Amino acid sequence: MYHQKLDSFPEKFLWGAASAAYQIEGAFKEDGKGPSVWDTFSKIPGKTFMETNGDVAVDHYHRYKEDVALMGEMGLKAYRFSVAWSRILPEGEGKVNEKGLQFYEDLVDEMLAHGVEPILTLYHWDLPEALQEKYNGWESRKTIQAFKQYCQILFERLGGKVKYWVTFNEQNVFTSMGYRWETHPPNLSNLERMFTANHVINLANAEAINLFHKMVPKGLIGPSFGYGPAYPSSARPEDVLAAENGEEFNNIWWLDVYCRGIYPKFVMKQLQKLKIAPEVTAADHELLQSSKPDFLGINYYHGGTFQENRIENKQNAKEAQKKEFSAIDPYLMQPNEEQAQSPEVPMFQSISNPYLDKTEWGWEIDPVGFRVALRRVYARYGLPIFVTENGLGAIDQLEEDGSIQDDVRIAYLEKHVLEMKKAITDGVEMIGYCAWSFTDLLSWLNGYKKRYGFVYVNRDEESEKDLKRIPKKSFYWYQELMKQNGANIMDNEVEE
Ligand code: BGP
Repeated sequence: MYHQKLDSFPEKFLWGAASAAYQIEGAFKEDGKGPSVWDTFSKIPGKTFMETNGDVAVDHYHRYKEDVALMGEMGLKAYRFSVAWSRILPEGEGKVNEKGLQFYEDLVDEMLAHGVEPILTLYHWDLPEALQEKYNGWESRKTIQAFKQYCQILFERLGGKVKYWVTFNEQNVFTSMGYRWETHPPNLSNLERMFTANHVINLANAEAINLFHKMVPKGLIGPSFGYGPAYPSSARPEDVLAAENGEEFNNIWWLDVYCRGIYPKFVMKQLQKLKIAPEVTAADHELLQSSKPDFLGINYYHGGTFQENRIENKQNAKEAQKKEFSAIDPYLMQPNEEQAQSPEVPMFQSISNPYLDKTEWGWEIDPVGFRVALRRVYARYGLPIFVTENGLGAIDQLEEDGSIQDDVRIAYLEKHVLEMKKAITDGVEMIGYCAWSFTDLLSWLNGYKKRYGFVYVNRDEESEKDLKRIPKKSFYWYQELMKQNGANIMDNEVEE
């Protein structure tokens, strides 16, 4: 599609920024909070960069007023945050911790007072440790009941104040990192258990959406999926087929369940043949069919490029295993030798895209892929899209004059916002866009060096320093963009 002039962003477009409880709050055992699986996992030696953890993080729990005041000053329209389940229910179920609940209500009130629309994520990876210990976490259907209790408490307390809700953040990432690659809790490498847990989470997602629709009829709810479009490495039909397989295994496998209530046939058949498919009862099928999200949250960082990789071609398979993919890129993990029997190994192999630059952490930078992503997902499901994450992880320099000149981040975001504007002009229906992140925060596996925020936080891996908040250059850039509702984002080569 070619456009002489781009459409304007919708009038009430929600320009926002996002975060997650474990990455910002700290106060990990204060005011009655119970431990989460991240509190324990991050303390296993060698699991995180320089043994970093979220015990203090950026101390948002104590500084939330200051942080929200900065959002107000910036003119932020929306802020996506997550609730730490174990602050509300320290044991994961049962007795409610009123202090935890009060914290989130105060946070929401503070946002509303500053004109910031809250977007609440129910689950951003920090399962209460008690549920992991008692039930094996998401491998048991008992955890669905606990999740329902947790959701009910939040819908009751905050349903009148919060309109936008996200169920699960990046189910594709936390299940594969946690149950396959041993890089997230519960630190496993077992495909069968991964598919079981994934199915239980799908059921929990459906239950939460149905409950929400009963309890908060005026609100909107959906999952946030980590989406990256699959590209073929060439026009060779075998490579095109490999990319089709990549799209099915990496995206459709989850999205069809969320949006259509069905497991996609090709992947399911493959898993059944390998005897690692989840057991889906008639009642499960009915439940999945009954729940429909109101929007689809999309987290976009980059896509993937795929080429043919036939398992019988040993050379190829070996090379796939040898490839040095960074262990910190959840979107492009490669099977190791033991996992060579994994279902998708015979079907596709990820390769680096020669046309794209990369970030300092090796993540491809692909703004056009963002437009492709929005188009593909909207064309297939027709649901309004809320971009719940997009951003650049980079090393920022605090200059002697106290400023942070993060021009690289501005360039990254500008290009992505432009592609989003083009997607809207193409016809994609969109609710909003949340950059990742508002303040700098703890990167799950990469410590504090990999920064994403509009606001610098003065701390590093070695020391908490003074945790001072300093708006970066990008803070003022985003402020201006929001003031103009993106009218200043133009394609100089084509438009106007
Ligand atoms: C997404 C997560 C976020 C955030 C982001 C950046 O997958 O939902 O919580 O961590 O990725 O990732 P990283 O910190 O690994 O660079």
